[in-house]
Formats: sequence, structure tokens, C-alpha cells
Amino acid sequence: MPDEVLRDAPTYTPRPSELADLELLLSEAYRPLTGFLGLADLTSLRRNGRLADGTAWPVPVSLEVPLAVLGHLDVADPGKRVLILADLEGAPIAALDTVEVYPTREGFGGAAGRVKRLGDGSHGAFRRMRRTPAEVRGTLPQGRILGVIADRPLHRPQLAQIARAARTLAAHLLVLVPVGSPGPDGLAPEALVRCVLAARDRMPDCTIVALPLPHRGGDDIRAAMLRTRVAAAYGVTHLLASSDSMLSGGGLRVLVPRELAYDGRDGQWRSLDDIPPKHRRLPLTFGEIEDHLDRGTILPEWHTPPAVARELTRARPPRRQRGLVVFFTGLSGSGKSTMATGVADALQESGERTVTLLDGDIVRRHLSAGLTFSAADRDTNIKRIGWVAAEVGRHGGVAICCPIAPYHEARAAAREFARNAGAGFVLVHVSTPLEECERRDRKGLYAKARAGLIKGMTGIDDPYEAPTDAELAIDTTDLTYGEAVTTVLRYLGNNGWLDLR
Ligand code: PPS
Repeated sequence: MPDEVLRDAPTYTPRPSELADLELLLSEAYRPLTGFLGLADLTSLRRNGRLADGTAWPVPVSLEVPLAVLGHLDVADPGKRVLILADLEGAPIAALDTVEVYPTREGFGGAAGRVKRLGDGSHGAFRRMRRTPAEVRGTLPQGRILGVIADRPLHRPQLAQIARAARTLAAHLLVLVPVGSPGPDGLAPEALVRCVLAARDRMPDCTIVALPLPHRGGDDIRAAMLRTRVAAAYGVTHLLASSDSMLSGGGLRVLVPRELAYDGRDGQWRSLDDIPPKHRRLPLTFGEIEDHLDRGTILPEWHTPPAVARELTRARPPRRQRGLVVFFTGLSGSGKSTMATGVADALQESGERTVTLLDGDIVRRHLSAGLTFSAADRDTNIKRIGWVAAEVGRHGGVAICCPIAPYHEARAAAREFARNAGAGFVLVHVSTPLEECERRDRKGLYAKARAGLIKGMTGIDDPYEAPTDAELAIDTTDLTYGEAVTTVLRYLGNNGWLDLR
């Protein structure tokens, strides 16, 4: 591609899941795909699971770009259709030769075409482990390759299954760790890698590779098929499925391991049926593991190697010490700020936690200065608050937020930020009804809105989407200030987020 074409090309940063797809396209883990799919392929794929030319392919690999960016391209002119794709920091990683643009939804369009890597492509934590299929295949020994996709930490039952399968097949072990996004149990990718590395000396001689497999919601079978294809690209000949996953072939054999249990007589993991019930201990469920971590009780050694338990505890400290976002939402005058302040004061007094209070009015004076009450600006406001709160949570602090946050989507984004930062998220709906808020009308805003002096007042002529996912709903109509605050503190105490002594 000539330099001046690249120099003049517009730059765009795709969404994280698209970036993960991009990285797999560039590394050739998605071969035979060489770029983002166009409409003919996507339509055919939806219809029969095949690309337009008949090649079987499990999932749509597409890119959506704002029309404002696409407007700079001319697909008919090879000199004017290059789009630079940049990472989250804005550094260019690939050039897309856009041969097709198609409609998707308002304000956006799909962009299809081959992608070509720019720069050396090394970035991110654990970059030395992010190797391409060709690099990995070049280092693997001849013979069978047993693949394991470790999207959760490996505990003794999985380690025993792996050891058995490797022994039976006389295969070399290749562990693929998906690092595209937080895993199914919300563990940060780096933490997952550390957990897997911590189990390394419990595994046969192995190769460990990190790869940005995005977690796709929805269709489990197709997502599993994609994983199988990627594993095959890395040279896997036999893929060990986790006992609860659905996998199907793609040029390799899929092994569904036997369910193992711990035999209390000799401390070995063996087939469930070979152990008398009174000596048998089943593997902990994800919920039970989560519960140990939440409470801060040590994962039992019969189940989890201590080194793995240590990494897991570092990544998911007990709730008493884990970062937390308490997010109050409700109408103006519902009592959010008062409750938030009361909760913040109580936490400060206890000295157990560091607290950051992100009060609606104060945020709008600093973090969100200049924003209006338009729908777009309210979204920006809530996302800013959610982002800052999540960062507080990432470092183990408690962030208490109390904006109106009238829209579900922005609240969901705030929850997602917290989850990605490894912090807890408690949504408190201050559900005091409009009539009561209007009766209080401390700031006189409702009166002004009714008189038509201010427009877009939440509850009057701008919607409040009541949450359906709140951990707690509190109507302050008949509660004293103290009662309302106590309700929240009690919830936090009962759920292990603070020690209410
Ligand atoms: S939002 O929707 O979450 O971005 O709003 P927020 O940042 O919490 O700001 C709400 C405070 O702004 C004052 N105010 C308005 N609220 C709602 N609608 C309109 N049009 C409006 N104009 C100004 C109001 O005092 C809110 O404060 P609280 O503390 O909620 O009463």
C-alpha cells in the first residue's frame, strides 16, 4: 500500500470484540478468512452456516463503522478506500481495504474487505504469550497435540483430566488462554493467565498461548465451533472439551472428558463411578468457588493447588476488601444524594474503606462540566461517572454515585465497567414516586418544569426508565433518613461487602 494512501486514510478504533476479531484475522487464526465479511457472506452464513462460496464458517466476523468515518471513503477508488484500524490507545494496527460498505443501523454501516497488519503487532499484557498460529505450530513437536481452552482457572479436577488425556494420547499439551475480554466468571484476562501459569508445574510439559478470542454472547454452539477452528489453526489435533461445554469438530477430534471426583481414600482424582459414594468428593461448582472467594475462605487444597488459589485470591479478594461501586439511581428529589452521603459517612467513620462520593451535582460541576440534559449528554455523564467509579473499584476503593441516571443502557454500561475492573456493583433504585418528589420539590425544578420554564425535566417531559435489575429498591416516602441509610448498610453487610461490627 503506497505511503500517501496510508497517510491520507481516516483512522477508526473498532469496539473491543471487533479488535479481538481483527487480531485473530491478522494472525491467521481465522483462516481461511482474510478480512471482515461483506453482506453476501453474512447473509449466506445466517442462512446455512456457510460463506457465499460454500466454505463452512461458524460466526459472523464483521465490522461496524460510524457513517461519519465511512463518508471519507470511496469504495470505487482503491486509493481512497483504505481505513486505518487503531487499537484502544489510537495506535494503528491494520489497514482495511474497504471493498464494500453496507447498511446496518442508523448512523453506522458495515465495512468489509481484507485487512493487512501495520507495525509489528505486539501489544498488551503478556505479549510474549500472544503468538500467531504459524509461530506456535513451528515450535510444536511432531505427533498429536492435545489442546485445552482454559477460559477459567485450572483446578485439580481439570488438571487431572488434562494429565489423563495427555497420557492416554501420548500427546504434547497446548493450552490456549482466551484473553479477548473478561472470562465467563468475570476474571480479568491477565489474572486468568496468571492463574493458568500458576498451575503449570501440575501439568505435563506444555506450551501456553494467550489469544484474543472474544466471548460471544448467544449461540454457544457456533462460538464453540469457532474455538475449535482456532484451535485447529494452532495445530491442535485433539481438543479437550470442558465437561459442560458443547463442542463440535472442525478438522480435529473433540474429547469429552470423564467426570472425575476426589477419592478420599488415597487423594487421587478418578472416575466418579470408581469411588464409593462415602469416599467421593465432587469438584466444587463455579458458584461454590465464587462463594469461597467472596467470603475470603481458602479454597481447599484437595480441590485447588495452593499457587492457583493464591492467584485467584489476589484477583478476587474477599468482598470486604474488593472494590465496590454503589450506584444510586432515582428521580430528582427522591433522596439519592442524602442516602449516598449517609452511606459514605458511615463507611468513612468505620475506617474500613476508602470512599469516593460522586454526587450528581458535584460531578456536573467538574467531571461533566458543560454537559446538558439532552439524552446524549446524560449518557456521556453516566458513562463518565461509571468509568471513574470502576477505576476507584479497580484499586479496592468504594465509589458511591448518585446521579439520576434515567436510562437503562447507560446504567448497564456502568455495571459493565465495574465488572471489567473486577469490582462489585450494587444498583440501588431510590424508587420514591414522582408525586412525592414533586411534593418535596426542594430545588423548585418541578414547578418550573410544569410551568414550561425548563424543558426535558426527568419525570415530567423526559423519561425515567425504572431499573429491573436493581439489587435494592428503596422508597423514601415514609422512611426517616436514618432508616434509609441503614437499609443500604444492612444490605452491604449481609452480602459481605462490609463488616458491620
Ligand atoms: S443525569 O440525567 O443522571 O445525567 O442527571 P444528573 O447528572 O444526576 O443531574 C441531575 C441534577 O440536575 C438538576 N437538573 C435536572 N435534572 C433532571 N432533568 C433536568 N432537565 C434537569 N435540569 C437540572 C437537578 O437538580 C438534578 O439534581 P438532583 O440531585 O437529582 O435533584
